[in-house]
Amino acid sequence: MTIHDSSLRIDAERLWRSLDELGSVGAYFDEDAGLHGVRRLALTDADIAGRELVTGWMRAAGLAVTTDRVGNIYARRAGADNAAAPVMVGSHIDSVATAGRFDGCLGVLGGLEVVRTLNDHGITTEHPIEVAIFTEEEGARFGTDMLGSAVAAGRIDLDAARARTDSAGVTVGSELDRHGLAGAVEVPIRSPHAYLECHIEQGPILSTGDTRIGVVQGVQAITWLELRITGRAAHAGATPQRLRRNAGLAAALITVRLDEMVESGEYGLLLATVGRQVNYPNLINIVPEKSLLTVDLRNPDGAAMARAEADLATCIAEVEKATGVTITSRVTAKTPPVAFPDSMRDLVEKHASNLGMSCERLTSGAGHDAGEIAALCPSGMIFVPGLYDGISHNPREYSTPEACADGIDVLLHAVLELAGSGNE
Ligand code: HGY
Ligand code: MN
Ligand code: MN
Repeated sequence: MTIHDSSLRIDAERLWRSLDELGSVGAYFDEDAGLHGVRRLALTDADIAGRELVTGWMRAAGLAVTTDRVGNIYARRAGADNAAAPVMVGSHIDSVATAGRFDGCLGVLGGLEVVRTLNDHGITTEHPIEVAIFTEEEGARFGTDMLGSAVAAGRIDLDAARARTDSAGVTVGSELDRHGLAGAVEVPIRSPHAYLECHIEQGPILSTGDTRIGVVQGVQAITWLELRITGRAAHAGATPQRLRRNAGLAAALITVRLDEMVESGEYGLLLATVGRQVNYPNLINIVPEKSLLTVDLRNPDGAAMARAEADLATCIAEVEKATGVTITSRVTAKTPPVAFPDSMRDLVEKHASNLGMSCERLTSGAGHDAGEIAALCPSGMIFVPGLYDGISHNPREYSTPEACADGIDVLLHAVLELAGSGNE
């Protein structure tokens, strides 16, 4: 079979087996969901076990595996012209603490499946192909998302990345060193020829429209903040309202205000989430002295995001005044909206259509490594639908074997076009 044979397909069962096996690494039984979820926080032993499993498969597929200074993995398949910049595919295998088996893993194992399929058919491409695994894409442990790909692309400095700490004060650098993951590949990395990432949509759009492939236009802006509120502890029964400096109340007022901002429609398609709130001392009969809360803002429009950030700052000052607390606010992640080039959107759409798959264009609600690598080269994404309203960052996350194979078949043919033929 040659590079241009549109009947070429991946091995869907082999892909599904790989997803299943990787999904068992860091598995835990989630009581609420009543099924197994995945917990592979970045640079934990579970994440390392997942890396070892996948790099073993990569080497078995004949790939040369290297790592960069922040532990990103690059597994290279030689091309006819090895001096040429590689076509890169990939994503991440670190997960949030309550994950499913698809987020990130589909992009990495799908890239590996593309390589395995080319091996099966003895196809050589002109450009080398690299399958990448990026470190700490989720930001769930070290507090900023797309950390590894941002270092690879030069947005985050290596030293700043290594200095980031988790909630126990453990640094990225000490974890990289503990696992021997700080590799020799310099960052920022040499620009790939192009980058493509296949990912589960993580939302309801494709499944609602029964569409098989999402042609991703770009990624929306993300701003994460950590707010530390300090009030005054007081007896819940003996302290009159006028003497209270209730940190828990301040946190609640900010949460309600954020929801009002979203509902107002004055900030475009703003989304705001207070995902984490911890009161101290967190006891029934004590007015909270402190409260820590995280704010996750998303907006496809950079100007509307800036307005939302400014109005949140105003709200924080007003809540301080109204409740007598003090509030410090720290930005922990901030990425602008990213638009993928028409060339990559059109490439994905063309190959989905050639394969007879319905497709629609959409902007990604979630952040992705492609949003970072887009700073280095033409980048694009392929979405596959998720079931159950596209639930994600939850053990219920699910896509079907057929949908996953659809996405990776599109990836296969798009990569073949980008990498060119080395067989002729
Ligand atoms: O937060 C995100 O959008 C991504 O899942 N890290
Ligand atoms: Mn992801
Ligand atoms: Mn995610």
